[in-house]
Parts: sequence; structure tokens; C-alpha cells
Amino acid sequence: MIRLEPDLKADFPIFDRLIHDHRLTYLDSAATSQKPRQVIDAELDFYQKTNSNILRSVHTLAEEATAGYERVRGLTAAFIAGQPKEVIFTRGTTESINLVARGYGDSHIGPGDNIVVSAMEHHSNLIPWQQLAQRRGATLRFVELQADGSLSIESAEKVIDKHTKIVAMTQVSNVLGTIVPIAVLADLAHAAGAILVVDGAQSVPHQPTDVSKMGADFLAFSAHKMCGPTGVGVLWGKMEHLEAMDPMLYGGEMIAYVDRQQATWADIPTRFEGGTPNIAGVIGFGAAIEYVNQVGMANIARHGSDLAEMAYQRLKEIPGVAVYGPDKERGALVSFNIDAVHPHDVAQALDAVGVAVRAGHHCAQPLMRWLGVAATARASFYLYNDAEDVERLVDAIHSTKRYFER
Ligand code: C6P
Repeated sequence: MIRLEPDLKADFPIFDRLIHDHRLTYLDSAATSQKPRQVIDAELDFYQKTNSNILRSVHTLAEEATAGYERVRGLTAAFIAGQPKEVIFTRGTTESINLVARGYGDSHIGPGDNIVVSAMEHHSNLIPWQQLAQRRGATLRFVELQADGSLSIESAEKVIDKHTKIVAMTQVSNVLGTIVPIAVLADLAHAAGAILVVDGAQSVPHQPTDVSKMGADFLAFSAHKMCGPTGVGVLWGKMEHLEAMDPMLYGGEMIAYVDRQQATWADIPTRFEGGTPNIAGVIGFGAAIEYVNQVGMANIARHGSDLAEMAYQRLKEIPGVAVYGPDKERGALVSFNIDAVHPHDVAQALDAVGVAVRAGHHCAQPLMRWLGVAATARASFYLYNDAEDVERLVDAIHSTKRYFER
């Protein structure tokens, strides 16, 4: 029986809600996860008892706020087996990747160089590199996919060459659920003298992460997909690369000394966190890390892949339903389409019985073209989902099909 014990839904107040008189079956965690009471309370508690800006003042509240914020940096570092100084807080994966593209890319990429991404990237790990290539006169190249949606290593071996300076790759596709063998990519990138930037938006929330072993040079992820608040993300980078990176945001607190005409920068990581950050959000993120740690990342990984595999197999059995991505070894999500029904109609019909899925291009338009569809529906799972949620999805798909076949 697929179930994390005890039933974790009880920790999430949103599951007390009814949607169109039905219990909520939330299958949109790849867009954003729900938040447990522990995270909501941590943010509330911060605003009620500690609220103050960080790093700027010496009064009690400011010192407590700074200590709380820096404590979460330590928690985050431990969560990915990195060093606290290598952890930069951003607004999310998108900002983290843009920071690398601007701060590192602008000074390390030039005409004749190439940047390599895959054919299944989320726009957040595509457009920053398109823009960088355009700014610097470099070329963007693509690692192609195999027919089942897994990454073609053969293609990676072809496109990563001595002109490659950056390989930027998702670890888990937000559409196909494909898991990318990051260690293989790291070896290919490093052998070519390139760095590897990993988009961990769909992987870090779902599996144990150890940056000391994964071979990445930069790793980006978002708090809101792992029970944390929106507006908080992480860029982890190897210190040697952070030292070679320029800030993206210039202004308050990221400086050491400022003159009328010039300035010098604060130490890393403060140098990359200009302006007042999302302090309460970071505090909430700390509670989220403690929450998922308590459940256990290995348990979360097993649970997510069991649910996704179960959903994949069940959906595949339904005539007229197409499912996308590899049938084994997939992330905690399944994208699908029902013949002759637009995915927006599917999502709306499912919502009518309380089943929340995402429909659309999932911020991966080039991948939609590769699949030959305009859009898909997507069911994505997290630690609070169970086998019953999969059953409700399957039942709802059956009744949607019946409704549109009439
Ligand atoms: N994907 C989805 O529904 P932000 O929005 O910055 O937290 O994360 C961006 C991002 C980057 N890479 C991947 C692989 C992602 O899946 C996402 C976010 C959500 O699929 C929202 S579009």
C-alpha cells in the first residue's frame, strides 16, 4: 500500500477545504506544493515576534532575525550537503538561473563558444541561455531526446565539445518526468572544460541531494515546490565559481565600501543578495526543510516514484489516453492527453470533482512541439498524496471521457 505513515494530509490545512463539494485531490505539486501548518506557523510567528530587517541593525529583533535567516542558510546547506557560504537565497529557480547566466555567463562566454541545454528544458532554463547567447554572440545547442522522452547520451556526447562553456540541464523534466543522469552529464561537461548548471526545481524537493557528489557546478531550486513559501529559492554554487561571478542586483547590503563613483562588494554570499530579502519566507523555508527532513527524503523519493508509476500504468490502460515520458524511473508526475479533448477541458472537468491538475504547455513550448501537441494535462504528486488520489484521478478521467464521448 502506497502511504507515508502517518497520513500527512492532516498537517496541511488546505485539505480541510472542499472544491465544488468534493474533497480536494491536489495533483499540481509540480507547479507548487501545499504548505504544512509548521511552515505557515513559522512565518506567522516570525511576523508576530521577531519581524525586523536583517544584517542592518543591532537591536534585539534585528539580531534575532539575522540569526534566524542565517540559521536557514545552514539548514539549506546541510540539506544539499554543501557549505553555508555557497548558498545564495533568491526568489526561486528562475532567478537563480538568471543570476548564473548574467553573473557568470556574461564574463565567461564569448563569440565562438557554445552553451548546451536539452530539448526538454523549462523556459526558465532556456530563455536565460538564449539571451546570454544573443548578448555574447555564442551558440545555443540542444541535447536531443530518445523516442520515450529520455535523454539521448549519444546526442550529449555529440553536442558537448571543446567550444562548450556551459551545460545547463534539468535533473527532472516537469513534463515528461524524465530523470537525467547528472553524473554522466557532469563528466561530459568537465571533460570538455565546461561547467554544469543543474535545474533542480523538480528534483531537489523529491529526492536526497548531495552536491558534493552530484558533479554540478551550480544548482538551482525553489522553496515553494518543497512545502516552503513562494518567493524563496536557492542558488548553490562551488566557491571557485561564485568567486568568479558578478552580482546581478546592485544596491543595499551587498557592498563593502561605496564611493561616489564606485563600490566594492561584500563577502559571498551577501554580495549576491542585494536589497531586503524575503526574510519571513526564508524562515518558513527553514521550517519546510525540517518538515521534509522529518518525513525523510528517501521516503519521499520512493513514495513519489511509486505514485507516479502507478498513475502512469493506470492511465496507459485507458483507451484513448496518451501518456508521455519514460515508463520506468520517472519523477513524481505524469503528463497525459485524452483523445479529442483539449487538456484545458480535461482540467476543468477534473476540477468539477475536486481533482486539481495543471493543463497547458507547462512553460516548455519547444518540448510540446517535439511531442507534437499544443498542450497536455499533468498530474503531479507529493508526500501528502496517496493511492486513493490516483484512483480518484483515474475515475475522473473515465467520467470525463464518457462525458465528451456523448
Ligand atoms: N515549473 C510547473 O508547473 P520557479 O517558477 O522559478 O519556482 O521555477 C521555475 C522552474 C524551473 N525549472 C523547472 C524544471 C520547473 O518545473 C520550474 C517550475 C512549474 O512545471 C511552474 S511553470
